[in-house]
Amino acid sequence: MAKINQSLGEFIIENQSEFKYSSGELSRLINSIRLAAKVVNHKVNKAGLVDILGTAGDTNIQGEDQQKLDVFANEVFINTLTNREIVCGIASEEEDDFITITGRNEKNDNKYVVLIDPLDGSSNIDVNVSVGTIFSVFRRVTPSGTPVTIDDFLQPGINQVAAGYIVYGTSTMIVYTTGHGVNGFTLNPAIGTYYLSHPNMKFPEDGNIYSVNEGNYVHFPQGVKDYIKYCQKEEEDRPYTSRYIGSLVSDFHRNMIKGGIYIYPNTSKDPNGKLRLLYECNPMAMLAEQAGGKASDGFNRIMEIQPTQLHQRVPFFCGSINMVEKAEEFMKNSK
Ligand code: AHM
Ligand code: MG
Repeated sequence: MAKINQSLGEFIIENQSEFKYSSGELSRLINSIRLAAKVVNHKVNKAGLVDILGTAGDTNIQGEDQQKLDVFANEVFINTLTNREIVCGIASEEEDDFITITGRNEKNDNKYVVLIDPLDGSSNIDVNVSVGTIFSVFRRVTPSGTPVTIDDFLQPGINQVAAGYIVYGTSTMIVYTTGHGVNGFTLNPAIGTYYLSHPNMKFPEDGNIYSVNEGNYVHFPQGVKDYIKYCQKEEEDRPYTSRYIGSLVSDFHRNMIKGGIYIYPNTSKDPNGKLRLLYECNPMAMLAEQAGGKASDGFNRIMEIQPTQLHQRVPFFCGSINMVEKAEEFMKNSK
């Protein structure tokens, strides 16, 4: 039972028995993500102060190599999960291929693989706008004790056992689900503890926010153009407003609280859209559904798509259920 003022650590322990396979491994995994998120948060918060901005490969005034924050975040999450021997494999948006973790005993007896976008929306960092981390957790499908294979990662989203994000915003939050609703925890930076601040988060069934990069309008499929025009129709006094941060985690987070739809469709330039199925869309889809919302590629449920590639892209329509269904209606009718 969610209690306000409960710390994330207490919450994880108290809810461990809810997990289907409650050996404590998944709890330790969430705990590691919590820890890594604190380290990344510390660095992200200092981004304007220290000489860290810039491109990987540049040298700062002290002559040290500059490290881009997304490269830093990637290392922190991978090192934290690897050193604690909690998972048997990791796939990251920042890595070409998946990483096999054998552990000190050279065995692979951990059950979970993690797929992660360590710092999504990182082009926003240089302008002090919120960014996020997105993660997705699956049980491996290959036998325990053997090295992971691509099959452990190419699972449809419905197999996810946990998913979540961290938003490094005006405050830092972890929002996650293990299939029993969505809970949000806010970091108290003074003492380094996350507290349950948003228990049992729910997408309003309807909303008035649409989030889409309208700069790409001319390249959008007709269905998306029609949906946007529907939202903008003056004579019918539609209540819609447009909000687009360009940082998926932040746009999703706002829409979940206020009610809205996020769309990154296929375009004539990018026929599969821009967002990645495994690190971005699947985890957000699980969160959306657990919060009573919906996620599709315009026609099909995101979580039922069988992935064929690690870095696969997919069109993404996600948010309040009635808004996503309306957008799908326009997609269907324009076919
Ligand atoms: P990234 O993984 O390179 O950061 O790209 C993902 C981001 C999302 O956070 C955001 O919603 C989208 O790209 C914005 O794209 P665009 O600038 O094309 O609107
Ligand atoms: Mg990304």
